[in-house]
Amino acid sequence: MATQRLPYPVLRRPAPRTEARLSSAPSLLQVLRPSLPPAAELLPYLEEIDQRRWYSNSGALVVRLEDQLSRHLGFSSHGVITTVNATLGLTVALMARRVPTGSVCLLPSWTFAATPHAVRAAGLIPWFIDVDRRTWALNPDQVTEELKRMPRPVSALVVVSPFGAPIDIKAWEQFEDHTGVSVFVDAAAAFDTTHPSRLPFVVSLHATKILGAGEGGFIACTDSQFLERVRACCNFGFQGSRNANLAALNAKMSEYHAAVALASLASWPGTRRRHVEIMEWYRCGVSRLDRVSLQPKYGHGWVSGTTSVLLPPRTRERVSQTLLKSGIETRLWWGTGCHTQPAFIDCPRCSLPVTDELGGRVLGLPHFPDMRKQDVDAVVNSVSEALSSRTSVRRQIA
Ligand code: T4K
Repeated sequence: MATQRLPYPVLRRPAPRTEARLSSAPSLLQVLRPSLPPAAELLPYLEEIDQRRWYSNSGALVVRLEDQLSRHLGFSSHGVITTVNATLGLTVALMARRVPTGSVCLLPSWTFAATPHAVRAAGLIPWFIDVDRRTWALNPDQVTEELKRMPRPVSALVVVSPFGAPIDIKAWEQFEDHTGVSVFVDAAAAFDTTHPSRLPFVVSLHATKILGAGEGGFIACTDSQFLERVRACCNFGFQGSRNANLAALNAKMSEYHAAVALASLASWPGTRRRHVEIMEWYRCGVSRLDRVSLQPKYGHGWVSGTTSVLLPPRTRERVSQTLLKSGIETRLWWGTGCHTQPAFIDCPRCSLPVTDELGGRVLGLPHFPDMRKQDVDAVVNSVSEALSSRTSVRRQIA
């Protein structure tokens, strides 16, 4: 994202207190250590809430947040509705676009459990299809081919941005035009790559995400009529009266969560710079490793709040155990694919060879805003040692 004048005040955060973390903290290098705005930055917003005594139901801070997010993302008019989290945001988006209940919704199995849970909660049948190994995301041409072989009609499709990577919006808009299948974007981790589109983008503001509110999310879309229905679907189906006109939920964001999100947004330029730096360190470090690669197009003009690597086959357990012995936590952010999880074992699916491969080889490495270069070096060295089967690896704490 190019440097631009921001339509909201930018707060300066104190330098990260890494020394405090290292002295008081556990020797474990956490896989993620969220850093949300400190109390002092929240106070002005909390005082506003106290004064107004307005705590939820489209309060002033929620309205301000939606306005600032719309402008930040480049919408020419109002383009954002906040939600209680991204999981319910996705369910609400499916409901508001009137995808017929009981119909099939295609989605990748290579995603977090939230995606199929949200699809089911909207009354649809989640049907897993495979991702493209070149992007770790669905590919519109491959899905078009898959559609020809589907035994049942498909009414919707959820494209998932893998760990914040950009997806090809134009190609998906064309896919929607050609197939009549309604396309939704699970952009939970993709705050940095969300752009105005008539396809609904659903972004998470969970504490572990790159822009955090504790819990929260938003739906971004250029279709104002759809957004009106989203607003109603987040609020019991009410449209100007207390009559429930639409199938709906309560998925509204509270003023308190909007306060945290506003403070986070004000600090976004600094947060983004930190992630650019961390991703550059990882890029340099991982490029020195044999047979290990970062996720496709990692950090090419975008930032993520997580770092995942593709390891050589059958080495992941050894690598994660070696890192753990060195005091470095890792995580399988998306497990071995949703189709292997008990809650989704009965979901219909196409063949999923790429998902099975990624599910067996991808490992999430530590990544958080106050990470230092020596932390990244320690992680990379540990991976290197694990792969060269050396023992007695100790993390260097400078
Ligand atoms: N779609 C996709 C593709 C998603 O990845 C997600 C969420 C969603 C939809 C749904 O978005 P939301 O409905 O959540 O808005 C985490 C997050 O809870 C989840 O938001 C995220 N994806 C998923 C990939 O990961 P856990 O269960 O792995 O998080 P947890 O609690 O183990 O924390 C991870 C690390 O962070 C640990 O080292 C502990 C540390 N941590 C965590 C929290 C919450 C802290 O130090 N402080 C904290 O406050 O799910």
